[in-house]
Amino acid sequence: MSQAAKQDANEPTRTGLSRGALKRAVLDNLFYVMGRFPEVASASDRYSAVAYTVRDRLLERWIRTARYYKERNSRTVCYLSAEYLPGPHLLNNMLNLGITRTAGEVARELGADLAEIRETEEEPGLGNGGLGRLAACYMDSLATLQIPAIGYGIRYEFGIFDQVIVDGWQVEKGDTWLRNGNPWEIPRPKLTFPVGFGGRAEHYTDKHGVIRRRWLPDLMVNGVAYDTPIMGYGVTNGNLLRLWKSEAPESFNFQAFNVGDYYGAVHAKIEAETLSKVLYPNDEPVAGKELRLKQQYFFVSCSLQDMIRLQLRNAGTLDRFHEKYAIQLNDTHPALAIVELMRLLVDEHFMSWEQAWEITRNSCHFTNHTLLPEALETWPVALFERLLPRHLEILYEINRRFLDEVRVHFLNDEERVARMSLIDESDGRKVRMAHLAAVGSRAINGVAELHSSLLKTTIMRDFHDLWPERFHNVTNGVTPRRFMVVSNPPLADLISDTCGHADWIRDMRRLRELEAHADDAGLQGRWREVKTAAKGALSDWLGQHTGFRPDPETLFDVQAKRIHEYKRQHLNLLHIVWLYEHLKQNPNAELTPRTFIFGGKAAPGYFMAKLIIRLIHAIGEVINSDPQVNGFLRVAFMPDFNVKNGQRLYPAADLSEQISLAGKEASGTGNMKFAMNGTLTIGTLDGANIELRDEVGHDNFYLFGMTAEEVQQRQAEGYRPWELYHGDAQLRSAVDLIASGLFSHGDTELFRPITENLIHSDPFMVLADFHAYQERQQEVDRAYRDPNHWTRMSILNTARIGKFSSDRAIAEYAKKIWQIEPAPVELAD
Ligand code: NBY
Repeated sequence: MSQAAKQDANEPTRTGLSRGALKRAVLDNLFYVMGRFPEVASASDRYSAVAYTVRDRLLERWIRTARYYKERNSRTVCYLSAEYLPGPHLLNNMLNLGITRTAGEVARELGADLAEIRETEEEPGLGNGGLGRLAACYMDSLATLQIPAIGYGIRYEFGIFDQVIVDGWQVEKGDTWLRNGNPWEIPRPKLTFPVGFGGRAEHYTDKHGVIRRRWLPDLMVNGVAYDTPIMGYGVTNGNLLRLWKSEAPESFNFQAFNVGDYYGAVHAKIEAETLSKVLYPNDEPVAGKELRLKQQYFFVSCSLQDMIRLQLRNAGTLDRFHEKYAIQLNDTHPALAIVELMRLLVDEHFMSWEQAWEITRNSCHFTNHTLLPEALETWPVALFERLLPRHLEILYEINRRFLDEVRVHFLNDEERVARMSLIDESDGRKVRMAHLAAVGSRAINGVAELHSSLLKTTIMRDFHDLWPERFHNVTNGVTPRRFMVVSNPPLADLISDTCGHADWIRDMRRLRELEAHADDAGLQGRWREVKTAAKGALSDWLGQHTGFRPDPETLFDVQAKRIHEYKRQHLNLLHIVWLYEHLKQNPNAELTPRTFIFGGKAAPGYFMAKLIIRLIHAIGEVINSDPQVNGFLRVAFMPDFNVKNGQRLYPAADLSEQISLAGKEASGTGNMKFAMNGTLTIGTLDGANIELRDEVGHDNFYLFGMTAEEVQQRQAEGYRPWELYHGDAQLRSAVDLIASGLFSHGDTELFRPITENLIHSDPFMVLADFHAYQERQQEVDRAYRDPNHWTRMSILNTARIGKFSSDRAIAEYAKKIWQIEPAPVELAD
């Protein structure tokens, strides 16, 4: 036996990272966990055996981390988010453990293929879009930066729906991600907290004769913890993602059973379990949905009870709760944490109001993700009161004290008092969640420079007047582990090869070292090869899943994100229609062959978004079957855009569409994922695009459109889209062609809601930006014909993208907002 083989044989099966140990472990797990022998194992069995093998190795590090944090009683970030979109775990965990290559070899030796195994994994789709994915990127960076953190959320049994396309329409299918089990989670049936709903509040006299208030709920639900380890890259630290599943308390069941109400008992159980059943598939709030408010309170209460349990165990008192925990509220969805923490401290731990408020206000921090007025969360007071009567009392008390502060600060300004109140009295009484979050937090931040500064002048203006020191900006970032190394290994290898190291993976500023090679013909050639191969792989996938295989030689122009009018997929479509007409009229026009690729889900109840998906398909159907333009123009739609499919898209794109109306997209994060993979951007001065353009260089970014200021001005003057429509022949003929029925087999009704809306109302000013967009697209067209120049710009985009690593963002949160230090864990004893 060789030296190496001997070493392998000595390595423990559950923790060793050598080839021998991994191979033994996979076979062991197949046998003892899945109960299969290799010849009859299904792809899913093989996947599970490999996943359990990786999990064992994570657990060793994770438990060591937990013990270390406990001993040090480390300050801990508690990230509260109703959504997480981590994407498939297997390859990411292999990367973080540094065993990707060995695992590939082991798979081969066992006659399996790692690529096939990875395809089997179902991703946890526990989020809608950018906000949920951001939470996952931040969990990755917290672990990598060795910052103690717990991500708290909901273990939805059904995540975001799977999108299938039938006759060009989106059809939603239930997401059954837990069907084959979930090897990454560890259920903690003993870690359960009761959560109440409804009932009433009452006075009582405690044993010291003090009159107190308490809540008597009329429904109890249990939250059970399910833990998923989140490992850092190349470090021992592993943090915890703790998701709550709702269950009926057994005692409740028995009670009903004993009085002979068997049906009632079963029904109560079903109702309790409904709480964590399904993610609401909307990327903005849906008015007054009781179950949604219940979900929010449910996960917030379990999480706070868990924090309190840990703090009492370690410190014996809650006096320094805020020194132990930095709670980050991911948008207003967990803002009830402020009221619930007050209730727990005052009602259940008998703290004075003043001390409890001091602790609460010093524990919480609030990130806002939107300026759209329709996306600001409110709850009818009546619903709030019925579900959470004691919380409403506490909220009123918070409000009373807060409004007194406002009155003292701004003498004689009752209008301002009404504007700032936690209760909107204007149109039925409503609780304003953003105001609650602002009042109860030490720090408030937006997610890009423009967004943070607009927050201060628009929706949060009064709050900024009162507490300017609470306002911050932390521009979003995304993790290069998943969006470069895992999604695009050939590019990662090429970069490491060129720079002579792989340190850029944890220090993205070092990508700048690529700049020196941007004109190097050798690098440019290899860079293009990598891109073309990724385009080929995407084409194959699209061919298999849609029947249309785009030509990888064409320019891949991609817009992938949730479908929303403010994101303006229809601006992209108008340009495509214009190009089509132009080509038909000028068959010899010099044009760069292009494939327009769309991806994205529409909220099931969002009619216009669903119609836009239908229109993408309608236009694709006509254009793709018109031989006159086929050498130059094609349209594709990637069904079921999610993290996994995104990973196929980012590496393959030449051009990324970030074309929202300025002032509407808080940040955007797709823009960063594309640019990391050497994709150029065509975009507006919106969200993080502005900073992205400043970083990559104005010459390497295709800018168009009005500024946020111009948008405001234009709106103030009175925007009249019909004048633009009548005044611009090209624009008019593009809109008219859609209205004519050409793309709908003569049906002139189908797309009318879109064309009429554009002409008569156009709330997102598609028509106003059309001309500038079209001109910039012509420039893209010309630039792509010079491959060396294009490749140079592509390399520079990657080289200068460092700022948009989530590591930078988390380092900023740690310093500016949380005041927390890394706690590195050593592996060896
Ligand atoms: O958050 C997105 C922003 O639109 C985007 O600009 C930003 O980059 C990203 C991360 O900061 N917001 C978002 O994804 N929001 C949601 O998904 C969402 C989901 C649910 C609800 C509201 C918004 N809800 O109220 O239920």
